[in-house]
Amino acid sequence: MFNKILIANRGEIALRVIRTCKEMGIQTVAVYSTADKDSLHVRFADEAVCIGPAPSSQSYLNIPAIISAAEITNADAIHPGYGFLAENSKFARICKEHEIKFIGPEAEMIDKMGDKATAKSTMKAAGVPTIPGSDGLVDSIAEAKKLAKKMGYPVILKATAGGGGKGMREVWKEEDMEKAWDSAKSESGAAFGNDGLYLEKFVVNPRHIEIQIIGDQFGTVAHLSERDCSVQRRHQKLIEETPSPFMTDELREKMGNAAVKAAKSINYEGVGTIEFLVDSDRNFYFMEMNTRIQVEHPITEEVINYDLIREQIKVAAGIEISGKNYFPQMHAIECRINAEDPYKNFMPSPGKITELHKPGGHGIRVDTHVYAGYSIPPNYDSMIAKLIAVAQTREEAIAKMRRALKEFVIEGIKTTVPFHKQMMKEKAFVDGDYTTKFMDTFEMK
Ligand code: MV4
Repeated sequence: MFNKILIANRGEIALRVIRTCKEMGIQTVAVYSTADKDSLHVRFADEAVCIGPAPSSQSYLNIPAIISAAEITNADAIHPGYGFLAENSKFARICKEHEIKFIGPEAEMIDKMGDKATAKSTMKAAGVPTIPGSDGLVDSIAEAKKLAKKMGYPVILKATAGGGGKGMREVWKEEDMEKAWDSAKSESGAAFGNDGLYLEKFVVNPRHIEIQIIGDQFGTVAHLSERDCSVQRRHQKLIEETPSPFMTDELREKMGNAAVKAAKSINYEGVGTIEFLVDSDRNFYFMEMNTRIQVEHPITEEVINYDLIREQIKVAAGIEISGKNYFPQMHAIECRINAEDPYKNFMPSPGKITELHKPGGHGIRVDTHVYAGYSIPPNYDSMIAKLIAVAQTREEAIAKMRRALKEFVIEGIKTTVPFHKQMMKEKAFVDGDYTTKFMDTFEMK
């Protein structure tokens, strides 16, 4: 097992990793920017190293500074958390060159899944259902039109370097292809330095359901069932739950097996998530694979009684897993509490938290790094807490979440608490009858 892990991240996930390390008897090193000097991850770690000024480009993305911090403190592994360097293959490669274990898959795996067209053809070859479309990249507008005509409109153009919606365009009729092609190409070229596009049949009104998997260094893979992440706004998830209200035992079996097959076929090591689009007829299609621990991992932990960070660290250290799949025994919902004003288009609202009362009690988990008197820096993402409710049934989990949201007091800044209060009463949510289109028409009362 590792002796000392450096956590190359900040906020709640840094704290989350430190907590598990402590339970495992592993020493911890925090790294921090000057804006985060008063953060809890700095206080809770055994050691802390300042790696640069507030902008992430000079701190949490500063590879030489992070590697130096690991060398100075003699850390034998780095946990990247999510975001920042978590899916940076160059960073994974540099860790390896310095004989520091990157807690995640090999650099080649990150590259393979990071290029969406490559990821898709890899999955298709492994027998995982994919959305009908181009075989790899499309070379010209003429080719795109020809393929779209054959498949039938609507279609969607996607950036191979994309993810999270960037460089993506729906095309509903041939006349619109040229404009969509040009704008998707220039947007992805500017954002990723790679303007390769591929084309798919557009799935109308889909659900976003993902399967959590874990693989060890010996080729054993297990799935840990699904999370429904369909409540998103501009590709930012707001609420996640498990089990999905749209799921059936039969579909879970099929999607779980497909996810295991996918991960096995690439010899995947570590925790990962296979994202699927699910249409109204419960056809499911591979969308993307995330090669990191995700924000919403706690809901899975709560319904299967499993510490995902602990298991992630164990497989990184070369310990084998049983290969047993896990199925939800409870219902869990996560509300992302962001420092944003839901009445003003979710505008960021950084600043000082003057008063804080976190909810508690049976079935409530709050993953957060904030405290009364803490100032939220404007430099990073706006998530300040994850509120997780766990109960025997979905109805009880919603009731618990409503109760906990009412207990949550956060003063000095605007938060998404009022948004979640409304959502927990919203008919479509309460009925479990929502898709990725839900937030398009949502309005605060
Ligand atoms: C799609 C789609 C419909 N049809 N692909 C959005 C982000 C990227 N991961 C893929 N995305 C989509 N791909 C086809 N062929 C609709 C979306 C999509 C979406 C997917 C999941 C969650 C929220 C979404 C919001 C808008 C569009």
